[in-house]
Amino acid sequence: MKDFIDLRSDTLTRPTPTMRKAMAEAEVGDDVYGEDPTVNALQEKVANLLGKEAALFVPSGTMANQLSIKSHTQPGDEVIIEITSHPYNFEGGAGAALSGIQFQCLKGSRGILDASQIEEGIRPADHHFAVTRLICLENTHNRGGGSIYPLEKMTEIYRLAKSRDLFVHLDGARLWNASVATGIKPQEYAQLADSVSVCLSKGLGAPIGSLVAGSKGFIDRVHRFRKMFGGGMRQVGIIAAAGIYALDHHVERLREDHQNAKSLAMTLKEFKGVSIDPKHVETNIVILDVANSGMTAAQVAEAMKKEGILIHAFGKTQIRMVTHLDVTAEKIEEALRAFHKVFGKKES
Ligand code: TLP
Repeated sequence: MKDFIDLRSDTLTRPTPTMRKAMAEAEVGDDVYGEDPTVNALQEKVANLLGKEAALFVPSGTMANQLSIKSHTQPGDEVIIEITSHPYNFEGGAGAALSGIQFQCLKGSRGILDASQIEEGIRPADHHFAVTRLICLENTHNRGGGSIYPLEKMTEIYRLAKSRDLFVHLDGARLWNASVATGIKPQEYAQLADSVSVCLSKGLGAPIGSLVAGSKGFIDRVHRFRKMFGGGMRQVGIIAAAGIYALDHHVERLREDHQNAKSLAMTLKEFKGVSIDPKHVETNIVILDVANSGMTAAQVAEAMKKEGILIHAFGKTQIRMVTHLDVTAEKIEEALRAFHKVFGKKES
């Protein structure tokens, strides 16, 4: 395959040579028996990082979110969620299919909800209505353009949830990015949720792996459902080692991805037909609109592909780019030269 500069997602990173070495040397055991020392070490490490009693290793972010929803709810319950969120849009309808829940979707501002909106959405205790049981938040918010949930907003939402006897689940697939960008520790965010899912295979560069963290009792339930869903894995220390390596070596460097995303946005705003506000680029995701360029997002993606750059078109006019471990500042410059060819500069 041609050597593209791949900005479609931060899931596209490949394990580095030193990460592969850590994987090759990992001590392993059968994790279904709870006997894989590397998995146990990873689970303990993530539970500590998130200030939770326990954590469980699972294959994907989708499984982490869906096991959490399943473990918090009963069929027929309602889950309040932002309308552009990942669990609602990009997990194959799993909430309905696997947990029998219904979502109540609220429109956020770049994915971020206010406690007052959520409060209005909570169903009265009346047998006509579904039982509101869970609130799902996403930090950073993918479709919101990598937006960071302000800690104050999460605090208000968590207070509201506790006053109304509701659970909060945080999709923290990119919580590491939020933490590096703000200096707020992952556990400060995590204490404002009953359960948290985090991913190792996005900006952190591991080939696979997510974790769910929460109370011991909650993780026991997640464990049971992981078995039911066929997510019990065996000598999986070999991939848990990549996760430990990623947490030890690839968190601080997320700063570079954020810087690269910002440079992309700053230059892109100068190009003809591109709408983007660099202020909205808070972490490693850049979303732009090409409605005024005379091209559709798919046409722009095609033109960029010819220049050796892969980007993700969503919807008719929006494009998403995600910076990551395999994209250096030089490659960003190269991508910008290609964009220049495709769009040309705005006349000043
Ligand atoms: N997101 C992927 C795609 O599914 C869209 C991407 O390229 O960004 N939560 C969030 C916030 C995510 O962005 C993702 C993956 C997941 C959960 C699911 O993770 P996986 O892909 O491991 O199931």
